[in-house]
Amino acid sequence: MPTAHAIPEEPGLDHSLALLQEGYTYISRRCDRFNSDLFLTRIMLTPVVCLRGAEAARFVYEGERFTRRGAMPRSVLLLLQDVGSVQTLDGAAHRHRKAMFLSLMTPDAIPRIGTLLAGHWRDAVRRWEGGGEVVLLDALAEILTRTACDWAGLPVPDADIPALSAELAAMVENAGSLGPSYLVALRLRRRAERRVRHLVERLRAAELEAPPGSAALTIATHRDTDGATLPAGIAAVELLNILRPIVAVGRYITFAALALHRHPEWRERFAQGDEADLEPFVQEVRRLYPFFPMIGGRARQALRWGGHDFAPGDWVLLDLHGTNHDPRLWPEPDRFRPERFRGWQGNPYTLVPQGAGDVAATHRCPGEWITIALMKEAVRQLCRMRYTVPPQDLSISLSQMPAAPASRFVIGAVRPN
Ligand code: HEM
Ligand code: MYR
Repeated sequence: MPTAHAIPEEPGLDHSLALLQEGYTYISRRCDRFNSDLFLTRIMLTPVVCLRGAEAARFVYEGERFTRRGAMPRSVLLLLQDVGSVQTLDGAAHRHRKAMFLSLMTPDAIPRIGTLLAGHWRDAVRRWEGGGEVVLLDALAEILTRTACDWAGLPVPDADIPALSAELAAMVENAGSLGPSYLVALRLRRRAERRVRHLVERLRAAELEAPPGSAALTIATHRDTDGATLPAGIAAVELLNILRPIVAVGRYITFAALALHRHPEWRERFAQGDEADLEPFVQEVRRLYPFFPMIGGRARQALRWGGHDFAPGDWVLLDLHGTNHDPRLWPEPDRFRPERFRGWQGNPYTLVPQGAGDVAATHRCPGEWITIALMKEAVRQLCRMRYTVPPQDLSISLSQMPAAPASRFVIGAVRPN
């Protein structure tokens, strides 16, 4: 084995502020400057190796080399995932819990979420007709909450939907925040956990019913590696791990609406029923627009990669956004070009907006199929309905995590078609 050489190192005591200010571009900017796919810096006063690119993604995801434990700021963990969830498990315990999530993603269930979205979308459009302007990103939270509860078979009383929708949206919106708005979101998360735990308890007591095969019933009756059902609080956390990210897909749908606005030739084609490039369009939205910036890991063993020696416990941050924008993988990475996905065979390490590698064996997101199904249906609905896009600030700041168009995409004069 060749001896390890020193990798580029950002001088200084701490760069947390730079990470917060530069957001999605923090890692790739430095990789470009150092001409290296990895460099050492200090975030939250802790040394961390930042990495980007397909080979780095392979290194971080293959072989169970890294744990997610202690790898993301605690604030992000508590708001998005919470203690005891699938994200915090490793090894056999993780694979068993992960299999539970993947068992929900059947060939029937994936398109069904699109059908459910279409129904709630049409109901919303009827309400919007003749009304004023609609802020799409915000309006999608309730549409997607209804879709999520139906798909999961979770019997949430209709009257509770607006509150649950606000709770789920706040978790995503504030995942990158600190300060008062974060604390408000954490309180909303606790309320959602109580709400869903109560439903789990009533399902288990047979006071409520959920359809066989549904996420609600699967999670409520799931047996862990020790043969016991999950504590009701953990079952609630795992149900929220399905509801919250379905609401998060509203951001991708908003970016898809922006892409249709900026590139109207695609709207024309989809509106005429030519869906040959619908999947490439949606993949390009997931690649281009900023969402989950980077993923953290802690080495579970001594490792060497890129000429660097990692000791057990060493912290890494893999740049997902930067890998999606790596010009070696994606020529003209900042251009919206769905054509690049025509005939794409898939590659687990180049398109990584929701993580990389093998979904069953790693922490890669199990929700990509339903994300894509939701986005395709949303694009269909957006191309079918009529609306105006009044003057507004559609710029996307890359220092805001998670990002969104500044105006959150306002539409007006909505008509069904
Ligand atoms: C994990 C992104 C939608 C459920 C993840 C990870 C990312 C991600 C980056 C972490 C990967 C890692 O730790 O290596 C997203 C984005 C979404 C989305 C950007 C689109 C809005 C969904 C959906 C579901 C879902 C619709 C519904 C089932 C999960 C779960 C995990 C996860 C349960 C944890 C997996 C594990 O630890 O093994 N997601 N996701 N996500 N996602 Fe998603
Ligand atoms: C989900 O709900 O699990 C899916 C999407 C959530 C994306 C939230 C983006 C988080 C931004 C902050 C991360 C900071 C990492 C150091």
